Amino acid sequence: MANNRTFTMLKPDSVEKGNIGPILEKITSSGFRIVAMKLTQLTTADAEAFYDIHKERPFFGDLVTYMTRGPIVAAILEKDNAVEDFRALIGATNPAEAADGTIRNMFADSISENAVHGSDSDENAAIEGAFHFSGREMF
Ligand code: IDP
Ligand code: MG
Repeated sequence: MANNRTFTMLKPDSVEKGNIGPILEKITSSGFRIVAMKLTQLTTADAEAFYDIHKERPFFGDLVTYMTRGPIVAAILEKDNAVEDFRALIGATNPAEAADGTIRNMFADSISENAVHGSDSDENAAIEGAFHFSGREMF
């Protein structure tokens, strides 16, 4: 995956609250092209693997429970400078600190249930995209 791509998940709280449409509108109107997308649900093993870097953190168990409790929307997005620009669009991890107009400011409830995921590097964008999609599902 080239460095003009990033990976996102609309997390279970976004799906539960009916926010798939509004969040996707915000993403596409901000200049991101949808390269791959699906409604899916993480297994416990999926979530533990995806968030392995956080396994020693005190919130890890709650994070896995949250991320597996219902469907998510997984997507690969394309734009110049995708990883950095998408992190700017979603805002800080804690929505109380996320700038006005960012997705987490608009749609997230708390630091734990924060509406969306965005890859933090080109390397992780490629790994995370490949975790969810085969080459035939990327356009
Ligand atoms: P990020 O999603 O902004 O990259 P990370 O630090 O990578 O943030 O954390 C991954 C996810 O773990 C967050 O999006 C959030 O759902 C959860 N999380 C992070 N920090 C906390 C915390 O202090 N308490 C509870 N949950 C947290
Ligand atoms: Mg992160």
